[in-house]
Amino acid sequence: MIWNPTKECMSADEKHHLQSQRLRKLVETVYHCTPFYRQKMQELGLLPDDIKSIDDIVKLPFTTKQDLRDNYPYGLFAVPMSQIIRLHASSGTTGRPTVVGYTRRDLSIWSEMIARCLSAYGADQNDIFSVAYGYGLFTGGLGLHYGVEHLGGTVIPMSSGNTCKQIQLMHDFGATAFASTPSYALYIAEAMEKAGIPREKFKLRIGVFGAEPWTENMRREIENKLGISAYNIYGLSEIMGPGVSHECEQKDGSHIVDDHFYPEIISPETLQSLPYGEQGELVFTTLTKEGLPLLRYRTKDLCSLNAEKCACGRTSVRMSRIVGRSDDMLIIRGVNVFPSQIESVILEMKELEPHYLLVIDRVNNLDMLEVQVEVRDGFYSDEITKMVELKKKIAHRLHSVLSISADIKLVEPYTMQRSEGKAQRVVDKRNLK
Ligand code: DLL
Repeated sequence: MIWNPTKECMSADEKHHLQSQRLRKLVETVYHCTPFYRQKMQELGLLPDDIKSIDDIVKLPFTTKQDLRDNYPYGLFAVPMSQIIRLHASSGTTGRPTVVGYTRRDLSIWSEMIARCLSAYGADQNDIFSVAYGYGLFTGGLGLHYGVEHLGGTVIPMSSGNTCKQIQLMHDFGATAFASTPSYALYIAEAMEKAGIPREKFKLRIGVFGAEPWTENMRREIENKLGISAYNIYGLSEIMGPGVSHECEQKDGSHIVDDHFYPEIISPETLQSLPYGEQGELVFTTLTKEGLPLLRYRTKDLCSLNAEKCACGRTSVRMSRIVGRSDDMLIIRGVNVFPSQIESVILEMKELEPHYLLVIDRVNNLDMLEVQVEVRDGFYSDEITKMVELKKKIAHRLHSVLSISADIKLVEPYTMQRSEGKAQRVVDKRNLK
């Protein structure tokens, strides 16, 4: 079902008009209410009146995570604190957290975004959702929570962790859907198997997976193991949280909620806008946000956009999967490597479990990549020759994809640390700074 056809199926002209109107209002607001943006616009010699339509967006300054950190905690908020009714924060890998503030209207838009997303997956008020994203400063838990309520579904506020209980309650409460990171979904699948409750005893049919990159192979793996339909949900705290984009039943790219968030793709090197279809860094402008409105926020996420109408009837611009981040791209012996490329190789091989860790080190000035990966039960053997052969096979396959060699460390089934939230897949021991 299409939750809000007026907004999700707008014609190109209607959308252009709405986005232009919203952008003009946004620029007016930030110019007057956020000293940071007024200064940035003044530096560029820009006045709010210079922005006449959405096409003028390229004139506006970019915003980065560093700008949010520099203005920690509330420097970029555009309304007084009396209007902020919720805070979230994202820790990131380094430095101060970035703090996000929401007004009542922001939260109401957010809930509607998630309701749009869940109905695009085919969910409705009869569905019972177990929300296994963390509740707290992370936007995953509470974001999904209020979205399920807005849809009219039933929410089980599980949060992450306590996997045995998760499984038990999903079973006992007849959960038909669950939301978690894709890596936690795999862990849950495995724990279900171990608990000896057959898949058929669960009523699960829909999975809401995001917060970390995943691949088509991983989707297949999750769907097969859990007997559900697994959908992608994307978002980031700075822009709102989960639900900035979501798949529909076509599973052909994720629909961006572009009446609220205007997407652009830029080259991370030149910062120039790139045309639809080309891969680059995703940038969002929040067209309606009140608490923390952002102009051209650089997500660092790499993907491409597609403006063609989807077979589902929605006209919103779709984004491809995130293929990596412009800042977590690994450069190993001069070669650009995205962890997702390695994940794809691992997931293609029937002998391996999708649990892995990439360890990068520098030995005698040479970068070394070690891929630690768990062997599937039934394929693990005490016979050294068998394991050596398997290592060779993986190394060969990785080399053909990445053009660099990797040391493979095979670990026994069920021994790699499982993740309950965002999986940590990379340990970079090189001191490159
Ligand atoms: O991860 C919000 C979220 C919660 C999205 C639950 C989906 C589900 P942050 O903690 O601020 O917010 O992290 C945002 O996570 O810039 C991407 O790099 C990555 N990310 C989020 N969703 C996806 C996805 C939440 N579906 C950062 N695919 C983003 C790939 C994703 N990467």
